[in-house]
Amino acid sequence: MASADSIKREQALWMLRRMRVVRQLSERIVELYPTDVMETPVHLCMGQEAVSAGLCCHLTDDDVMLLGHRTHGPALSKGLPLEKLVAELYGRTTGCSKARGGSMHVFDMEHGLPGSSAIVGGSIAVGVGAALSAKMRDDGTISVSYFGDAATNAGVFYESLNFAALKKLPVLFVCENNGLSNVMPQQEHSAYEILGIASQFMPTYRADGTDALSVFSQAGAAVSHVRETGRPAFLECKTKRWMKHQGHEADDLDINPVDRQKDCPIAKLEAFVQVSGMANARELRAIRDEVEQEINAAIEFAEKSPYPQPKAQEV
Ligand SMILES: Cc1ncc(C[n+]2csc(CCOP(=O)(O)OP(=O)(O)O)c2C)c(N)n1
Ligand SMILES: [Mg+2]
Repeated sequence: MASADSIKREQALWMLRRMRVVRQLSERIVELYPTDVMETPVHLCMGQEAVSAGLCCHLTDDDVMLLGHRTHGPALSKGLPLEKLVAELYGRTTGCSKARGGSMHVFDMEHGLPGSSAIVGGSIAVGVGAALSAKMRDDGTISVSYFGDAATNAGVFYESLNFAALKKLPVLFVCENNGLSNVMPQQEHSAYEILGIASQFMPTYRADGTDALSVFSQAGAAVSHVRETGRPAFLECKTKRWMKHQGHEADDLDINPVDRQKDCPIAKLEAFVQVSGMANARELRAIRDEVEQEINAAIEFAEKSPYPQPKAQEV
């Protein structure tokens, strides 16, 4: 079972609620996606929820986070309102990108989400640019470039680490490493250890990405380093993808066997909060039920929202 030295009750329950939102929304997408109500590809985060929840516990709305294509978990953990994401999945004008983006292109400046990219590795350098801007403003905010293991194959990854280290920029690189690039295992797409590369440029941190408390602790140290020194750091979180790369079906790859009990980040955190006396079974059921109501409300909001008109010019 997970353990953590210094986590407070409200932080543990905050992470649990964020993970439940991501999980329960994913479960609803699994049910609804085959009915074609959603106007977008989806890359689900089931099994990977702990990474963004443990990280975002240490970020403020003013810190920015740049995402790749697997956006639901990190965007919701960073604060994107649920109904704005669901409306975007439904292709409605009330969506976070006004129906122009779909699930791979989410924006919400109020919560520090200036953009995401469907091009693998495409937003890593943008996060570095945001850090340069934070340094010039000197306002104490930091930037996070959030990407998968395969994004480290891109040339821009190395340029970004080099530039961030050379110019001493307040950026945290976070690799959500599920060990897969679509159906290709990491050892077939990379001839290196990711932290072996990163450690040549900056301090590195490693967390168990199936354990919110491990991420909480390592992300806390990494974020403090970036905030206090104004210099970059790198966090790798090894995790497990439960679903196929894209779409609503469960993964069936021999190279990615998943034990949904043992590898479940929500079950691990729920066990911890109960054993440590932070919450009892009734309170955990209440969180699950409240999240279910929020998802129902978000779906209703999306269903009632208008589709964009072909001639609309407003951006
Ligand atoms: C430059 C580029 N090459 C290939 C693709 C096709 N593609 C989309 S997602 C993906 C795998 C990405 O794996 P990773 O970065 O580890 O993220 P994960 O899907 O595992 O979260 C690939 C190869 C792409 N979108 N962009
Ligand atoms: Mg991957």
